[in-house]
Amino acid sequence: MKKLNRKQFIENFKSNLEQKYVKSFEDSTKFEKYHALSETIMDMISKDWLETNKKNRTERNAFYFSAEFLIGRSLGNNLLNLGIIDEVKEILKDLDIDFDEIEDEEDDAALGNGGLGRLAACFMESGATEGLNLHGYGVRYSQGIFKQRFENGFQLEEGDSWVARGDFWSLRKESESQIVNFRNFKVKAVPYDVPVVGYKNGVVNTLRLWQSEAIKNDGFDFQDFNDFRYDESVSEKNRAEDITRVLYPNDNIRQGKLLRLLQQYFFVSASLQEIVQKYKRLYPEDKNFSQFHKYHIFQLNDTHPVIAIPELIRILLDEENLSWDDAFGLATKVFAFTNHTVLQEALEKWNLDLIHEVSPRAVDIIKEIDKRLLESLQEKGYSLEEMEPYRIVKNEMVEMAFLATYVSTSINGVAELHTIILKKETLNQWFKLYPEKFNNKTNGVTPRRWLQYSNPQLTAYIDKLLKSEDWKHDMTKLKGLEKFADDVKVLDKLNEIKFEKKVQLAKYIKKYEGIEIDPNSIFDIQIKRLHEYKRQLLNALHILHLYYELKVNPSLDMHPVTFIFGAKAAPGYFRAKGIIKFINEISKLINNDSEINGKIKVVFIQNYRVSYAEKLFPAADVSEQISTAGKEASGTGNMKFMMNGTPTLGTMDGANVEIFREAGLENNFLFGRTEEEINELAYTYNPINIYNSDERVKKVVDALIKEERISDEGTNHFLDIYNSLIDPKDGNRADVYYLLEDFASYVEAHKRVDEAYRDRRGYARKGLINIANSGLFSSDRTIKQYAEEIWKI
Ligand code: GP0
Repeated sequence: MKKLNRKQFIENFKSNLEQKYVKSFEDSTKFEKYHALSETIMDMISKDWLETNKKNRTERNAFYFSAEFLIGRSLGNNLLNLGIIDEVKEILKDLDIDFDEIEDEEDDAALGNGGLGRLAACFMESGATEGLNLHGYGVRYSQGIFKQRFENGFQLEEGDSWVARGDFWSLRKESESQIVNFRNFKVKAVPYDVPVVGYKNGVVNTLRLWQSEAIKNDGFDFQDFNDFRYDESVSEKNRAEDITRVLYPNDNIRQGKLLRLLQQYFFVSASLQEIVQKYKRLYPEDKNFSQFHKYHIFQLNDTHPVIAIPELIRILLDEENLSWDDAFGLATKVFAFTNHTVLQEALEKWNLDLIHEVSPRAVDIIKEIDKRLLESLQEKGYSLEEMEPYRIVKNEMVEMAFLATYVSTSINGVAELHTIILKKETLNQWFKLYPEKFNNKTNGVTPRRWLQYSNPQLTAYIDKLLKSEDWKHDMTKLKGLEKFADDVKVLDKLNEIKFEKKVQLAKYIKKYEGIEIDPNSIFDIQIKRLHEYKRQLLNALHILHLYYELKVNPSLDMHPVTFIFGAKAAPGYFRAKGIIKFINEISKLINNDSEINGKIKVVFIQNYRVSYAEKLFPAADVSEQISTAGKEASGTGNMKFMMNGTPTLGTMDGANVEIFREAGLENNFLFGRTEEEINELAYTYNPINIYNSDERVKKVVDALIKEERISDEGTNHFLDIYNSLIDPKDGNRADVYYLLEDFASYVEAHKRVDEAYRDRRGYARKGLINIANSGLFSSDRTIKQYAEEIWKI
């Protein structure tokens, strides 16, 4: 690692400032300083970036195709990975600049919804850190995930034009633009390259995000303009730019909208065209692409980019004149598929007519694939009935997961339990046909952003304890911390660090939410997208239960708790929005009730996002991971809490299973039914019985419609939630996520937390063991498994 030349750095920083804004250093604003600092770093990495690009060219490369990359901020993370963050902070201090304030000028690049998009960003960072030839390809949405605000407790959405003030972390590569042909119009795809800086290794990989634009004259019609037809004069421009205007704000739910499919086709078509062009330039003699598979492997991040399969075949058939067998044969060697969910409502199915609107050739090709699949099954002796569950096209709908599974060389789930469920249920028929294709890749998170950057205090202390920084290159070395498990000085120090992070968070919450919270209380945190299966409602019902207990007995013996929520609801998800309103009503009720002695407080922070998350994870005492067993594919927030020394209060679901195994059940708080138990229960489950037999349940469920101190302001949100739990309409089942079934067990688990927390050192010990065993959940481990077992790079 090169050492930072202080003098040079300050000079570059100041001259950037003067050149960009023609202002002296003294007169510049915080934002201008942030901009100049970013440019200075972009200059610093340009050489390494060029070198990495050159090296990649002639080797085998992996391409990560993803509709989402939830990057967050780049300034701090890039400084950290360059190994200069402490020095730069010092330099700025000498110049009388507060780094925290400069940092706060950067808008999050929020080009993703939640776990899936953030995972893609962690993978990119770990890929660079491990020195892998890994390239990200995605969409440069002009508007990221909406900004959330609460008004009277209701979620309001606003646009997120994150590039409005300038995006300093990408380079527009005009000359590498592509033309994307839709059925009845064409657009230009312009690549913006985002550098992905490896951790102190001189590697800079590339995340390439495509932006749609009009082809001719920027789509501006001078004639129309001259004739005062102003709207018409920019209509072509707008139509082209509409393609990448906005990210669909849906998590774990399919969106059967034409524009969404246009976006998917847009970015995979541009990517594949560019990659094929480069290949032809490098290997002009390989006319039939016989060696292409040796240099390329495409990882499909969920079904969103699966339209890449027919698109590659189209390019090979129609533009490169390959035979069907050669084109299809090639496709079966270069795609690998990751599934991220078993929720039926999230598995994408596209209508053939809609696909035809986007790319008529894709329809021909998909039908041909389906036909050949059936022929091959017939050859194997399958009857018509036996072939039915494999049909890629059924009732004019294309099952994208089936298309991906049939063609790909690898199909993986994202946690052990999830992969088991894929094999035995979701994709069981395919597992029977191709058992060798299925594998597990348990998710991970990058310890640079989620530990080193977010929690420098804990990081420094780990360095000190382990007397080495080796763990930063191999997180399994954290295991060495276990020997301090009974060292009271260490445990006290860990508590001290946790307290410092809680004080910092409390300040931040005071500033942005206007709510005072007590860092001496237990910080019990649930941060993730709002979804029924994630069961924020169960958390809320438990809080209400605690509140009622305190009303009966204000001197109830419990350690004060602050319950913190952060979650965005998809704008069209009525029930999720109702749950937000419900939690905000509970929050108002409880926080304003002086009778309960400040024993509980409830805060729903606004606009939960990556940069807020960085402040929340290190300050948590309890990690709420309470999804219905079998429903959460993996979870990744659970891993971020663990690395920061927070025990998990959770179900046997997703990667929780592996967290419990690694850190021990005795250091976490397990509750609730297992996936197997729920499967058995499914036939006979009736939540009414629980409602009638458990007074506590009845009381909090009834509160939805009877508690006079809370209100949904006549929107019927609370009645809808009430009905979903015990009185579903239209013959639907009640409580499909088993909240009432798990309620008692959840209450009891919270009591165990309360008990355990009073033993301050005992609780720190649990945290320590969690940190010591979090090595498995580094995305460095995950990405190396992809590289070795799937990509062979
Ligand atoms: C899964 F299907 N996930 C989807 C989706 O559309 N969006 C999304 O974020 C998530 C899973 O819910 C997960 O369990 C998983 O860990 C993540 O993908 C990455 O694999 C939430 O953390």
